[in-house]
Amino acid sequence: MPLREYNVVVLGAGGVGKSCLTAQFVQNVWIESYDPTIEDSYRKTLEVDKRHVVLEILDTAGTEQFTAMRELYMKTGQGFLLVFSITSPSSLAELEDLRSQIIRIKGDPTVPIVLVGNKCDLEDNRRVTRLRAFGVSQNWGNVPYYETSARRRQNVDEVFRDLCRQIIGKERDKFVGDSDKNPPKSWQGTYRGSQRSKRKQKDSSSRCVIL
Ligand SMILES: Nc1nc2c(ncn2[C@@H]2O[C@H](COP(=O)(O)OP(=O)(O)O)[C@@H](O)[C@H]2O)c(=O)[nH]1
Ligand SMILES: [Mg+2]
Repeated sequence: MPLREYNVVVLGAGGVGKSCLTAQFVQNVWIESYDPTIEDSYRKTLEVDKRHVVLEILDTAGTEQFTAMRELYMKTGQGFLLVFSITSPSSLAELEDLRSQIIRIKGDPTVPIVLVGNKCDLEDNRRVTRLRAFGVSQNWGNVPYYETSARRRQNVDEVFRDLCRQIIGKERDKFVGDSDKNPPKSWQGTYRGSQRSKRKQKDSSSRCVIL
C-alpha cells in the first residue's frame, strides 16, 4: 500500500525560525542563516503510532499580504504550524490574521494547527510569557502550544508529530462521518476506535509543553 502523504504548511512572520525548524526536522542540521526569501517544500517520512507517513512540508517565506499563492497553499494544506518567536510579541500578534485566513479558506474552525513559540533558548530575551501564548492557544479552541528551539533541536520532532496526529485523527473522523451516513456493519470497530481517538485528541489539545 502506498504511504499516506500529508501537506503541512509552516507559517509565521519573517525571522521567527521557520526555515531553521524545518531544516532541523527534515535534515537534522542547524543552519545559522537561511536565505529569508527562499520558499520551498521538503519531504520527510516519519512513524506516528506505528504508521509510516510522508509529510510534504512547505516552508513559507511570504512577507506579502493576502495573495492567490497564499490562498492556494492554505487550501492544499492539511495542517499548519503557526510559528512566532518568544522574543517578539508582534510575531505572535501576526498569527491571529493568519489563523483567521486559514479558517476562512478551509471553512473549518477545527483545522489541525499547532502554535509554536520558537527560540526558547533565548530565555533572557523572552518577551512573550508562556501564560500569554498558552492563552492564545486556548482562545483558538485549545490548539496545542509548544515552545521550541531550532538551535538546540528541542521539541522540533514533537511539533510535527503532534500536527501529523491531528491530521490523521481528522481523516479518521471524516471517514467515520461518511460511513455514518450509510454505516456498513464491518466498520463498527473503526467507529469505536474513532471515539477513542476523539477523546485522546481532546486531552492532548489542552496540553502546553514546557521545557
Ligand atoms: N537563538 C535562536 N535563534 C534562532 C532559532 N531559530 C532560528 N534562529 C535564528 O533566527 C534567524 C531567522 O531564522 P529563519 O529560520 O531564517 O527564520 P524564518 O524567516 O522564519 O524562516 C536566523 O538568524 C536564525 O539563526 C532558535 O531556535 N534559537
Ligand atoms: Mg525562511
